[in-house]
Amino acid sequence: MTTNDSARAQIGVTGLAVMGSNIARNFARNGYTVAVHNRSVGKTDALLAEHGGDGDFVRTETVAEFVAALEKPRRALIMVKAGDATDAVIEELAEAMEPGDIIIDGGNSLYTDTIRREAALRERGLHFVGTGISGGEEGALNGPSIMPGGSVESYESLGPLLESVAAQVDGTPCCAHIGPDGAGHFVKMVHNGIEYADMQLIAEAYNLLRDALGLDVDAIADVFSEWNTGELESYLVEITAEVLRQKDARTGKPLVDVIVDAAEQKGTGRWTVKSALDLGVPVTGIAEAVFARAVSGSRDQRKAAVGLVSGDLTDKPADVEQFTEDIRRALYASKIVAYAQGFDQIRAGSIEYGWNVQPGDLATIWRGGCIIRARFLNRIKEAYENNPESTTLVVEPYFREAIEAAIDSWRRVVITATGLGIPVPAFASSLSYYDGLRAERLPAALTQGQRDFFGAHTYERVDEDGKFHTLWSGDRSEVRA
Ligand code: NBP
Repeated sequence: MTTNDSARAQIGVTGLAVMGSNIARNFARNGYTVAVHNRSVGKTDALLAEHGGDGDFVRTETVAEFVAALEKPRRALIMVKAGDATDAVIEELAEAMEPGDIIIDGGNSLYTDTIRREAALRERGLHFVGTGISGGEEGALNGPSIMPGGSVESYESLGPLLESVAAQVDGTPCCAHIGPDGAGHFVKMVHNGIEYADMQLIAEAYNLLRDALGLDVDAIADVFSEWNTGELESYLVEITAEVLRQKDARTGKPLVDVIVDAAEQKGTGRWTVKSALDLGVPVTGIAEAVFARAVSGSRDQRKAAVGLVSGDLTDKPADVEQFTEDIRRALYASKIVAYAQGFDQIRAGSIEYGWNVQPGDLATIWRGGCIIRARFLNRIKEAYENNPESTTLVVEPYFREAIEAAIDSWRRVVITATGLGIPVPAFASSLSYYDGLRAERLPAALTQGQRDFFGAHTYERVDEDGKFHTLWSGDRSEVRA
């Protein structure tokens, strides 16, 4: 460990809370000299005291010292709280840096902030790289999935460093240049949205195993462990089994039974849904997941509604093994829908902002390091290799066949859950989305008729090009609009 020196650090990290410390250590362990800085110097000293032996660090106290410690072109990674704190740190760095230097924001920033910041710094001759980093604190230390935006030129300087600290799968780094300005933070946002959907689907499966089948928590943990050996193999399914196996030291009960059942959120799921609304992309799985957390957190309303009549239409499934398999298949099919929708949103965002994001690259870099890493992402990668212009993953051969294999189970699960009064918002809405997509005719024709009736909004005909309007308050003849 070195405490001060001339400009020799290949990378600097400012913001040394859990994520920043771990990524700084990851760089150091990979042989880079890392300048470290934090607003309050205590965190810098704590990092160096506990982990200084991980590699070559340069301790700095002020922003001026931090910038001076970096070799040119300077590369400074910001790992602070998203929002105003990030703007404040960017401004301090920008004032101390020179044209050609690179400021990297590795926090969970909103992509529209990244677009704004990139444009402003470009005016000043600086590169700004908004970078999604997924994998939580463990990923940051041992290899996250990294989604950098920004210019091609900045990636040429920065990419090799990021690729060497990223997770590696089959010798391929889980890091790729996503596209200009806000592209990296946009795909990280949608990644988090997909994570919400995946977690909600797993929660619904757990709830059904428990309430529809009456399995105890240990037995459910075993089911998830078993599922993790097959096509559902993923980090989230794996940790589900671990969380379910955990016992509360105080009461001896399963930990899950003493945790308050109100799910919190930091905002990236909500951002994903807001952006999807603006882009007109139906991400129903993600939206249901965000709203399900909101329902769980509506404590006063839940308290007022507990005990309301449920109706009683269905007996509990008699064949535990068969229904467990039904749930597994319903989970897989719903997961296909959630991921397909997330990739639709990325394509729509890429078109809207001119980013040219390659969806196959995303499937590749999400295979390791990140929270949604899963065997299943190999199938998405292959689907985009076979058809880079895919309009929706649900029609690609592997997924079409997987849904064909699951469809009866999927319907049985939704019917049974509904009959028993067990909430399955994400399972049910994913199935409805699928049915909507595959329908030859939708009731949207009626909606168009109503819109024309009350607002003269016009409609198209199935048999002739152009826009038409019916004179609803006149003689009800049709005119061309
Ligand atoms: P936090 O999000 O808790 O931020 C704490 C850091 O921000 C500290 O270093 C703090 O300095 C610094 N900071 C603040 Br707050 N206001 C500042 C200001 N005005 N000027 C300078 N520094 C300021 O840290 P984290 O959980 O390590 O996350 C870092 C980033 O990574 C966030 O954007 C987060 O969303 C993102 N992220 C987190 C995870 C995760 O699993 N936690 C995963 C992926 C991405 P101080 O020590 O002086 O108060």
